Amino acid sequence: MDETLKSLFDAILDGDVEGAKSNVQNALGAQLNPITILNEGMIAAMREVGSRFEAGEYFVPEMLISARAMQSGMAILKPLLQQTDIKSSGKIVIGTVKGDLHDIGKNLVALMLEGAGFEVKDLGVDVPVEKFIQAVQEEKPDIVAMSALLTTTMQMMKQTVEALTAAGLRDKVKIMVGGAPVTEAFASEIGADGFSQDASRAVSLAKSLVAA
Ligand code: B1M
Repeated sequence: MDETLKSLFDAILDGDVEGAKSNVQNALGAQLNPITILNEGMIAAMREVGSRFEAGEYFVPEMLISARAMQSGMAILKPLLQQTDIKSSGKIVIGTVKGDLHDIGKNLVALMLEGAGFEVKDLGVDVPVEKFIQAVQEEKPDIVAMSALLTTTMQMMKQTVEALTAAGLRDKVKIMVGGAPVTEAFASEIGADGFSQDASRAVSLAKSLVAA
């Protein structure tokens, strides 16, 4: 791995906010592509944080400070990741489902969608079914996008699809889902219109859903 990316990876593992920021700047100064910095330096580090958590080497506080370091680096990359496409592709309401507080992946998906010209209304984390319904009624989006990082909270996606159907709104919006435990098979089982594995594929999925 490139030396600067390795330092960035280590800074995120250590939860070192200043180190994460300065290493993102150094990587940009070394002309590294923002997507490479994100994927190889930052997302790779969060994956390692998860492995250490599973191995009992890291605990929730470590995950939290690593997440903070990751977010501080992402703030620097944000404008660069958003300069990628032309304007206006459609409107999307996005949120992390009820019971789930993980927002790094959802934020990344939201910012790539904005970069691709979508108008994005971010409902935040721990979003109850009723809030998704209300947002569809008020915002009239083309797409509802749900993120979940826990196997337990994935079920809220199913409940949200069912509630949209019960409210007579299902045929008015497309639904896309994603997050580490979510699969294509799960997405079709719950009646979502699409699944994507990562933020860049979320953009192509959203474009195809709007065009359909
Ligand atoms: Co949590 N956590 N966590 N955690 N955490 C995981 C998810 C876990 C896999 C760690 C592990 O055991 N290896 C595990 C889940 C196990 C499971 O259910 N299978 C876990 C656990 C158990 C927990 C707690 C229960 C721990 C506890 O309290 N005992 C607790 C739950 C809290 C809650 O939500 N109610 C918890 C808490 C936390 C923190 C708050 C400390 C923190 C989150 C901080 C934050 O988000 N602001 C945290 C973190 C940081 C993680 C890990 C380490 C990293 C997640 C992350 O940000 N990844 C994570 C381990 C892992 O994922 N390997 C873990 C980087 C991010 C860019 O990737 O979010 O996957 P990701 O997003 C990707 C794709 O998934 C996709 O695109 C993104 C970019 O490519 N994507 C979409 C995401 N959403 C999408 C939506 C789309 C399309 C694509 O369309 C709509």
